[in-house]
Amino acid sequence: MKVRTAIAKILKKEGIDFVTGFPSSPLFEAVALENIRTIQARTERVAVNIADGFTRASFGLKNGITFVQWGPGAENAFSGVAHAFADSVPILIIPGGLERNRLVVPNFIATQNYQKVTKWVDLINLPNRASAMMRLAFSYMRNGRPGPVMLELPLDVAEEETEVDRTGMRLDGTELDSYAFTRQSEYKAVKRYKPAGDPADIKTVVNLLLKAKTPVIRAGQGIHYAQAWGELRELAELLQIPVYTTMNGKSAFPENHPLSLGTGGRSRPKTVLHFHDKSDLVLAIGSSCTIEEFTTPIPPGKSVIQVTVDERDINKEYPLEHAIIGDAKLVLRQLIDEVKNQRAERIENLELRREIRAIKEQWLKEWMPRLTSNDIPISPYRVIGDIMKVLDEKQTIITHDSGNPRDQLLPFYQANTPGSYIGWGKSTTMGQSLGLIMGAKLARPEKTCVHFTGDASFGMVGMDFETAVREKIPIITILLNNSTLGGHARKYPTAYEHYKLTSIYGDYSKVAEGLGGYAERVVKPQDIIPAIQRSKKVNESGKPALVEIMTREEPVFSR
Ligand SMILES: Cc1ncc(C[n+]2csc(CCOP(=O)(O)OP(=O)(O)O)c2C)c(N)n1
Ligand SMILES: [Mg+2]
Repeated sequence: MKVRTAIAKILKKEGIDFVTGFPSSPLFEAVALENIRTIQARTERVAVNIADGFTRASFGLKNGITFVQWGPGAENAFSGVAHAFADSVPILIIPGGLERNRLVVPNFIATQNYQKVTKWVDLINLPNRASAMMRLAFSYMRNGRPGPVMLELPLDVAEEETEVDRTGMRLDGTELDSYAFTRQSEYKAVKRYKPAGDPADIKTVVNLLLKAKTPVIRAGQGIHYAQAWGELRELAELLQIPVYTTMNGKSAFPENHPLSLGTGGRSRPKTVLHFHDKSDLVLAIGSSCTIEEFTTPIPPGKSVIQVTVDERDINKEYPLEHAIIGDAKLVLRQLIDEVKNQRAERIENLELRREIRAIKEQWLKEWMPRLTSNDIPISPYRVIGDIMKVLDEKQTIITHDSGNPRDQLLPFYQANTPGSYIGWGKSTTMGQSLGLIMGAKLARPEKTCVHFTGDASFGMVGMDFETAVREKIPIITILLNNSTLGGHARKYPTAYEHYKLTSIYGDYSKVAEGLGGYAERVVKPQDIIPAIQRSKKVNESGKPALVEIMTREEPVFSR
C-alpha cells in the first residue's frame, strides 16, 4: 500500500474521526477513503486551532489532527502550532514536504523551522519508517508533558509503496535481520502510561502541608489533562486549603466552592492576591509555574511545592521547597492516602470560609455597577453579567479571546464544571478563540459553545466563521465591537493623532450574514439576553450565530 494509505489506516486505528486542514495534501483523499471526515478551514492557522480546541475539550484523551500543504501551508500554520506548544496541547500536524531531492534553501522545510515550537518534529524520510514514526508521534502525544508533534511528509514518500513497519535498515536498503518488523496492517493503537510520585516525596510533602499555617493550592491545566478534578477537591477539603486556578487551569476547581479563590490570571478576583499574600506555602499542582504576563505569579518568600509531570519545570522559575514528579491524579491520590494514613484530616474551617466569602462579596459589590450598567455604548462588563444570567454554566463551554475580553471575562465568569471554560494563552494569539470553540463543539456537541472576542481579534480569523457554517458547527460568537484595539491607543498618542493607529472599523453582523450564519447587532443593553437566547435557538438547527455588541472601550480590570 502507499504511504498515504498506511497513514490513513493508522489514524483510523488511533480512533481519529476527523481531520482539519487546507489542501493540498494527498492525505485528504486517503483518509476520506477510510471514512474519516475532512474539515476544511479557510486558513491553516485556524485548522490547527480547531484541532487544538478539540483536544483541549477532550482533555487530551483524543487528539486533533491537521494536514496542510508543503511550503505556504506549513508557513501559514505557524501561529497555531506555536500556540499549541506554548499551552502544551497534544495535536498532530502533518505538513506535506517537497520531494526529498528538493529539500534545499530557500524552500520551506518544516522539520527545520518547527524545531522550537513542537514537542517533536521529524521528516518521514523512508516509506518503511512511516508507521514507526506515527507510533512515536502518538506515543509523544499521549505520554509525559503534552505538546504538538509534527511529521513532515515529502510528496514522493507519500506515493511510495510500503509493506513493513521497519525500525532499522542497512544503508543499501536491504533488511537487517536482527530488527523485528511487523506488517503495516498489524499497527496497534498506542497506550498511555502514567508516573506516580516517589513515596518518600509524598511523605515529605504531606508533612510540609500539615506544618503550614496558611497554605494555598495553585491548580494548573495538568489537572484537566489528568482528569484529577475529584482528587483535587478531595485533598482541598481534607486539609481545608483554599484553591485558585491558573488561567489555563480555570474550571479545574468549582468556583462556587467555599474554598475557591477563583482564577489567577493577569486579572483576578480580590481573593487570589489576598490569600496568596498571606500564605506561607503554595502547593502548585499540574502547573509549570512559568512566570508570564497572564498568570498570577507566586509572591516572593513563599515556600513552593510543585507537582508536575515534566522534570524540566522543576526549579525553572522558583526555588522549590520540594517537588513531586508525576501525574496529577495519581499524585493527588497518594497525598490523600498519606493524609488519611496519618489521620490528619481537618474539620471544616468555618473561619477560613467566612473570610473567603466576605472578600468575594465585597469585591463583587464593587464591580456590580459595571456588571449591571445600563450605559450606551454598552459596557463589556454588562455583557459578562448578562452572559452569566442567560447561559447555563453546566451546559456551556466558553472561551475568551486575547485582549480586553480575556481580562474582563476571566475573573467574573464563574466556572464550576470541569471543562466548562477553556482558559488559554501563554502565547496570546488574537483570533485563537474562534477555532478553539469550533473544536470544542466537535468534541462536545451537546454543549452550548461560546467564544467571547473583540473586533480586532475576530478580524484576524473572521472568514473562518464560514467554516462553522459550512461544516455545521453551531457555535455562538459574542463579538464586542469597540472599533479599536482596546486600551492600545494611549500607548501611541502621536501615531493615533496623525494616523489613527489602533482604530478599526467593521459591521461584523453583516459579515457573518454574508457568510451564511445567523447574526444580530445589539446596541441597547436590554437586547443582549434576547439576542443570545435567539442564537441558542438557531444553534439547534446546526447554524452558528454571531452577536455583535456595540460596546465602549473599558480597559479597567480587576487586579
Ligand atoms: C496576533 C497578535 N497580534 C498582536 C497581539 C497584541 N494584542 C493583544 S490584544 C490586542 C487588541 C485586541 O483588540 P480586540 O480584539 O478588538 O479586543 P478589545 O481589547 O478591543 O476588546 C492586541 C493588538 C496579540 N495578542 N496577538
Ligand atoms: Mg476592539
